[in-house]
Amino acid sequence: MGRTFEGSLVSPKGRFALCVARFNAFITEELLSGAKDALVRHGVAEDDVDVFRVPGTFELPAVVRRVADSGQYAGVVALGAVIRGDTTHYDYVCNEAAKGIAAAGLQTGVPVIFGVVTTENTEQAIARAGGKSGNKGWDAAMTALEMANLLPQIKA
Ligand code: INI
Repeated sequence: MGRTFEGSLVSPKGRFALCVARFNAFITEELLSGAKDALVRHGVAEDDVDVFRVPGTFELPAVVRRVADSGQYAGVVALGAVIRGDTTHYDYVCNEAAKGIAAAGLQTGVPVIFGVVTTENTEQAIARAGGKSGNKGWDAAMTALEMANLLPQIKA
């Protein structure tokens, strides 16, 4: 049988970037707290976690791409909240954010994680930001840790 590769959840060498949208801040600040908490509890030094704030989720791809390209980070997490009830351009914001964030990861080779909550209403968003469905910021940070430990194992 061949080998199995997987990333551990311990802190790798390097810094992490948390890119967070201000729009729907009452949700995104909870995602940010969850993400920081996950990293620090898994051994990442607080000083090794940088925060980049952007106006809205639509702006996340540009910043995430620049941050990933800087070569300074082992992992990048994009945090936002898009609530359908709030906007008629929900689909545009979600689609562009998802495409742009994915592209940043693929184009740079840095783990770039999609921590954007996309919901029908505010109640669902609250449930995912520390409510009964957990904290998607925490989940995204854990994914960043795992991917930051997995990708370096795969040699070109
Ligand atoms: N941005 C969000 O992060 N979430 C939303 O729900 C949202 N709504 O409802 O419109 C939203 N809009 C702003 C958008 O992300 C951009 O900041 C704006 O369009 C300027 O480019």
